[in-house]
Amino acid sequence: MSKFIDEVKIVVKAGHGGPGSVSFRHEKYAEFGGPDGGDGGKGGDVHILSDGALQTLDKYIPLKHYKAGAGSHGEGRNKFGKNGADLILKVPVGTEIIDLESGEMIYEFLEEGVSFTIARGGRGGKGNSFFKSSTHQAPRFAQDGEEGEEKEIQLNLKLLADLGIVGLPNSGKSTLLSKITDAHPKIAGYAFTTLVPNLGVVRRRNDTFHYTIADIPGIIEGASRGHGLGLSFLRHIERVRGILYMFDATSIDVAGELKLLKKELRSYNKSLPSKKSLIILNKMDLIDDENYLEDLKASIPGKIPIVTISAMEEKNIELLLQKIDRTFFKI
Ligand SMILES: Nc1nc2c(ncn2[C@@H]2O[C@H](COP(=O)(O)OP(=O)(O)OP(=O)(O)O)[C@@H](O)[C@H]2O)c(=O)[nH]1
Ligand SMILES: [Mg+2]
Repeated sequence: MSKFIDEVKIVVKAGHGGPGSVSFRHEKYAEFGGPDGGDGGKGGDVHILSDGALQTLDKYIPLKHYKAGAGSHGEGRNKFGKNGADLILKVPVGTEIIDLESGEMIYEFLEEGVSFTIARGGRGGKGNSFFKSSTHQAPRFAQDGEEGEEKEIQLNLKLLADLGIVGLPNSGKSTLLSKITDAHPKIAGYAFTTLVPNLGVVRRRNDTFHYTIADIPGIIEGASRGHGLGLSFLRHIERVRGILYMFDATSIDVAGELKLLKKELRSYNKSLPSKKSLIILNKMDLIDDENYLEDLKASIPGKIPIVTISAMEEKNIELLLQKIDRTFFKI
């Protein structure tokens, strides 16, 4: 299986312009005709193109230089050099480009089939025929081509999911994803089973309507400062329309865990915790206290809807999906 890479630094270099030519017409009766050196070709540009068929950035090699072609030399008889070949780098939708010199995001691909020119090729140098003037009939020089632009960039991939499942490790996020989508994430009884985000598609009503859900690695206290695996993956839920907070119902302090998750989300991006959300209490098959839910509801502030399920035993799953339809998609 290919490794999931969701950020990579690379160098892009547009092509050097071709040098202009120094040449003189050869005519039968004159040893030297006028200057006829053509211009050099333009260096190739580097474009970045969003491709709907790509899911990862794993074909990019960190720190590699990706170069467009150089322009060719100009030639005699005023022939222009050939332009250098453009280089097209394909990336998945959801990729953003950061300029590492300024640290700024310079582009973000939200749709497929969009091309962005990241580095422009250098102009070709002028040939000597360009420099001919009344006072300078036979210039013996030509211009060099210009350098192509070079940029150090970072490509970041944010999954474009409609909903994100956020929870502590081991709460059953991946189990739920495996039950409601066609994704097959790894599931195991230890923390940090999920090391990379998984994306699945939920198909509803005979496939007349579908949405995507991202299952991100478990979040622990300090995730936004780099603890656990949470930080680098929080970016994947920046653009979701809603968050499913998932808890292991056997936990003794669900309210405290919710607070912790929201705190980590907030320190990553202030607006994240105010997104529309739903609380999922999982592993209800392990709970037999009838008052459990009432007590818990009382302990959770605000009006976030709560759904109790057993992902493993597939209990209340349809109910959960209906609740999701209503809460996030108004249907
Ligand atoms: N009893 C019970 N166990 C469950 C249920 N759902 C998941 N589990 C178990 O809980 C453990 C963790 O499940 P995962 O789906 O890997 O949990 P996760 O939240 O994705 O964990 P991380 O990827 O580590 O963050 C596994 O052993 C599952 O079999 C449930 O409804 N009931
Ligand atoms: Mg998991």
